[in-house]
Amino acid sequence: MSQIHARTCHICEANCGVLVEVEGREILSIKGNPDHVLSRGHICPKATAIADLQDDPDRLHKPVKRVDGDWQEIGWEQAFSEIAARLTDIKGQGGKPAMYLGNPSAHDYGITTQVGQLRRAIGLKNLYSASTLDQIPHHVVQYHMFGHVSLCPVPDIDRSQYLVIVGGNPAASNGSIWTVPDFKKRVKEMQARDGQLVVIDPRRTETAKLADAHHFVKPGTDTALFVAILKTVLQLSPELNDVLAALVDESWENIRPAIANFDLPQLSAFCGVSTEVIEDIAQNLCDDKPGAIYGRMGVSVTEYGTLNQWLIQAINIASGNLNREGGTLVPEPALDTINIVGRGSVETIDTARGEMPNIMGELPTITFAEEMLREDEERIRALFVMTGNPVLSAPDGARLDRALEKLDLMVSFDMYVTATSRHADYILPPCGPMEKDHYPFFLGPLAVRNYACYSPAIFDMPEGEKADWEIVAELAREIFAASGQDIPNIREPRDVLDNMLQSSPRGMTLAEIEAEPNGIDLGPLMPHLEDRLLTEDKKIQAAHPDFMEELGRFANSLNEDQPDTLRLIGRRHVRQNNSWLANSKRLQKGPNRCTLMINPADAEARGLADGDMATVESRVNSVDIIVEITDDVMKGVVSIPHGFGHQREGVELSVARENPNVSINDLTDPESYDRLSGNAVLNATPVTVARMAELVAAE
Ligand SMILES: Nc1nc2c(c(=O)[nH]1)N[C@H]1C(S)=C(S)[C@@H](COP(=O)(O)OP(=O)(O)OC[C@H]3O[C@@H](n4cnc5c(=O)[nH]c(N)nc54)[C@H](O)[C@@H]3O)O[C@H]1N2
Ligand SMILES: Nc1nc2c(c(=O)[nH]1)N[C@H]1C(S)=C(S)[C@@H](COP(=O)(O)OP(=O)(O)OC[C@H]3O[C@@H](n4cnc5c(=O)[nH]c(N)nc54)[C@H](O)[C@@H]3O)O[C@H]1N2
Ligand code: SF4
Ligand SMILES: [Mo]
Repeated sequence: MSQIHARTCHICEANCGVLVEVEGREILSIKGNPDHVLSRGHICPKATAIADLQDDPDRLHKPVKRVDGDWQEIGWEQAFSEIAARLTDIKGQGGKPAMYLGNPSAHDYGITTQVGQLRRAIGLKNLYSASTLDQIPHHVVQYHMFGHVSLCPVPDIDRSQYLVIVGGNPAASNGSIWTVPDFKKRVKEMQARDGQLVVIDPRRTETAKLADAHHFVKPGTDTALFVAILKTVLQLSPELNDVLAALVDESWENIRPAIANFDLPQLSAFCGVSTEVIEDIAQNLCDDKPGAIYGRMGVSVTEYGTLNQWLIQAINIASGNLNREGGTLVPEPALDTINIVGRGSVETIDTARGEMPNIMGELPTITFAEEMLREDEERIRALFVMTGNPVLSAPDGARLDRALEKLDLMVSFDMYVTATSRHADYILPPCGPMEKDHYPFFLGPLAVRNYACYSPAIFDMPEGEKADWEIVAELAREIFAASGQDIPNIREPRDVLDNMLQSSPRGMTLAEIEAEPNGIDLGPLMPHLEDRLLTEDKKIQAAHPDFMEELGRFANSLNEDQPDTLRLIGRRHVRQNNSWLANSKRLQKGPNRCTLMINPADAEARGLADGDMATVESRVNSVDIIVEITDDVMKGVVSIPHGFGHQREGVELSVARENPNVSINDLTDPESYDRLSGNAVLNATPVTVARMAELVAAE
């Protein structure tokens, strides 16, 4: 007899409700749950890949140890005790440990509840993570402006009449720092009530194709666009509305003269967006109708990522759209971490590269390789990589490959032998996704409606397997013991969650949430920012001096010559998720997606035809890749998706290795970063493109 279980899809930030039909331990189907309070039946193809993850023959089920280049299965006890002993030994010699925390940990609340204990056991204040390849600029802005790194206003799309998306592709990504399942339908609903979507992107993306207008922008130049929009908005609506005037501190007045100095035609020429388009956007944002401007990866992972995110907030304030229904609003979910965890921190730290930003204890991942390669006593000698694949996700992956080989101890928490975990001494694999429970710990606070939803595990845990949280907790205890520290009791994730829910303003219990498998709708987002600000004077700190100084640096850069090279940008496809669904046979069906997109004019100038092999070269390295000619990318821009590069020696992902694929992060450059956050620059990389040398030689 088959059974149907309502569950949350844990793959991406959208957190859609799915219905999983199972018979015994067999997954018969995974469908959208029409009764789910947030996703209303929506799913994307990746949901079906959960079955591939669950049943993947390449997935590890037992810990493995690398002995003379071969993987040996070992027991948990042996793995934990050997790792603890080796770590204690390395630390005893004064050797430095480190940790890298990858993206899937943000989708597993169990890990979130235990990782602090492992950090304490290892003795780590700071860590590397995917966050400094991603959203750290948002946290810097939120910390300074709103007083908490996680106080994040999101576009209230369901009541908005005008939405500008810059450098985000939610039609493929399903939203980021914005949990917005069923994005396409929400856009269609907005358009049906005469609302408009405008997209600014160097590629005519899936989102651009839904939009009422799409405009190309030169990669890496959006700061000029934002300054231009802000300048125009400040001219059109010189006074703040009453709500915002009461919320914003007096530093707001410093913004006006600083922005007035910029020249609109110069800004427009710099970013390639016409003054008419800029004026039209500003006009629409200032109209009575509610609207918002939102920017994501394309404007976060650039040299001025933090400045860009600050300018976005400033535009939403100046146009009266922050803290407004249909504008941007801060969610109030059942689990409201704002009131439970500290405000976060914005500091600096000494690194191999000198002083660098240290945001919420996050070390800049761009400096990760050099901290392993340095020769002094500060060298990282022991590394724990949890749910991450930095060789493919961080800039200059080939250098990371070399750096990881120098470690005296490396432990990967992963279920595959990947480009990264192949370097490990031990791989500790978790159970399958159907054997874990789920709560949208980090994503509820970013969702377009206030809600709660808990999903229990569907399958029992097979004998001898463990969930990530257990692996983390048990290893932590073993390390505490080996190093002679007190051994703390394990607090199970469910208990921690229940406690946090009850301590949140809504005071709900896990039991009451669990009783509703389709989730509990807690209503639309509300304009309550005045009650939520955590700055000292409870006002929005409009113009932190760091942002003003950075604006000055940007102003000076406007007068520098822009190099006339091709610019490389990334892309995401709805059938992949970073590097970690590459082995799903359902998702990898169809044409090879790891291609170099190039505009017809740029291809012609280089004698490239569709399907040719091209060599793409950056300052750090070069790759050979299949050419896909398309006028969806603007002239002067080429695009390679990230999350590929599985053909490295020793990677045990049979499906992912079938098609030729390379890593864009063998081209991205760790020397470039956002000065205010330490975040990596992963777009607008200067590159040259030519027909592959072997092809030319054969002609
Ligand atoms: N050029 C370029 N680079 C990028 C980006 C880009 O846009 N362009 N995007 C960046 C962004 S936003 C991110 S978030 C990072 C992601 O970068 P990472 O987090 O470093 O890498 P992922 O590819 O997400 O790899 C996740 C790993 O975790 C494993 N895994 C998956 N689920 C689980 C689980 O439940 N338990 C355990 N133990 N392991 C699991 C997978 O097998 C995989 O090896 O990449 C960044 N890199
Ligand atoms: N299907 C799928 N969904 C995902 C993921 C995935 O890998 N696949 N990853 C998840 C993760 S970890 C994240 S962080 C989110 C990211 O979610 P998004 O940010 O929505 O996704 P991206 O595709 O990275 O969108 C970045 C866009 O910026 C554009 N861009 C590049 N450079 C520039 C520039 O200089 N200026 C401007 N204006 N635009 C630029 C790119 O063309 C691209 O369309 O997606 C999440 N969801
Ligand atoms: S959009 Fe994200 S959460 Fe929804 S089904 Fe797809 S992968 Fe899962
Ligand atoms: Mo991400």
